[in-house]
Amino acid sequence: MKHYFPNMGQIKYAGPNTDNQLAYRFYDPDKIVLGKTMAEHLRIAVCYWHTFCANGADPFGAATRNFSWQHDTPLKAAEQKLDAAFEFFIKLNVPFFTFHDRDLAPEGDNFAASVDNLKHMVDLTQNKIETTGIKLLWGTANCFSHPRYMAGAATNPDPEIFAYAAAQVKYAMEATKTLSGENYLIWGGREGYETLLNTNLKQELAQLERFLNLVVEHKHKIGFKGTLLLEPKPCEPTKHQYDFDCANVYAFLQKTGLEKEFKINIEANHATLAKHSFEHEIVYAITNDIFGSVDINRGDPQLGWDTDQFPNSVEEISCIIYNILQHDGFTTGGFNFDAKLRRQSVDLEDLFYAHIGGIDVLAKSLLVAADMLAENHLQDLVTNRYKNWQDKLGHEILTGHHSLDSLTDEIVTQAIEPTPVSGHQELYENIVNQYLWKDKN
Ligand code: XUL
Ligand code: CO
Repeated sequence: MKHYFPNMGQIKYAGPNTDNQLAYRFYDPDKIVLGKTMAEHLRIAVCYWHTFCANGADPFGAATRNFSWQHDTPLKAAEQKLDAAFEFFIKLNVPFFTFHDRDLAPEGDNFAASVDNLKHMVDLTQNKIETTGIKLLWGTANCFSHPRYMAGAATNPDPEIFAYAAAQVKYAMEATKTLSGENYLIWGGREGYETLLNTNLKQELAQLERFLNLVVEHKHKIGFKGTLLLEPKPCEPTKHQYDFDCANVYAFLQKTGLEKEFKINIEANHATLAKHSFEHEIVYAITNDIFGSVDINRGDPQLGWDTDQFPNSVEEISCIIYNILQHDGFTTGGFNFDAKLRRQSVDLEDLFYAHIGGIDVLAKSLLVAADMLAENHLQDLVTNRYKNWQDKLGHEILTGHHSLDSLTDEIVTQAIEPTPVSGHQELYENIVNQYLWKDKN
């Protein structure tokens, strides 16, 4: 079989002091951390779209990358891309991948031809999965690139487009099931609006509700055991995306009675585009029991669009993993690199540098977070901060034993005049830094 990365060997763990830029400094997949291997904790996935389909084109210029699997006629190119992808997964030593239907198999001349292409590529992919042991973290349908979806898929003013998207999602879900995907994902693509002047918001939200119900019904009908995931994003491509952030998605799920059917796939830079921190979205989802999976990447502090860069902040990701570990880690989710090379990164090696760097950020952050958790220093401070809620007054308030009148009586009869207590934010920040600076990791 042809090799697509002939000059690349197996990427291995070489320790923090290695000079080798094509080795892991921290990602040691079998290393045990808090009772599980690093690979089991992180559940790393490479995404198909940015890594094997993107060619560096941007709105101002043509493709800058010309990878050898991107040349042939569409179906042949898809077959070569599959070989290239699995060679890459193996060399990088990652356990999972993710795809859109149209990344794996090209759109045909009509719907039936697209279905045939997908079936053909799913057969080949199934074979790859069986022979390599690399697994599918999630599959999804691309219901946003084709011009038919320019005004949305589920939320399109035309019911024929809704039906077309429904049929496309049916096959993508079935492909995900055939490939033993651990989750099926829906990102809202163009579900949103450009201007309210031409938009019936109420009608579109009713359509979205119907669409999500159809997905849930089909999941149960075909016996797909994975998790359904929704991925929030506040804007881009539409001016206002309906699945804005975790809180918005959770509200919609509760309103429609679907909150037990979906979990959330949180993407780092979608959180920051929504003017949240990535950590806020993670903790919000965990707190409300809707945390599912993560698209790991980063944005750019000066650019208000989705740059999808590889993560590079151990400080940020340590706190993310600290929160995920406190919640006992992922179940069916994982860290999916929804991240792409910069336009000027045109070498095959750049795909490796990018992923190695990102994976090492996750691994180093896992070590820091495990240390934070094992010593419980931060958690003890937080517990102490809320400790009075364990006392009589706090307990009575939370168990519904008080009214505004009875609390007023408490204040007056006990002559309560609370004194402000320091939040010690700088102390907490110092403690996080002390974990980051420890050299035992
Ligand atoms: C778009 C995005 C998508 C989804 C999958 O911003 O994140 O790649 O993750 O459709
Ligand atoms: Co994403």
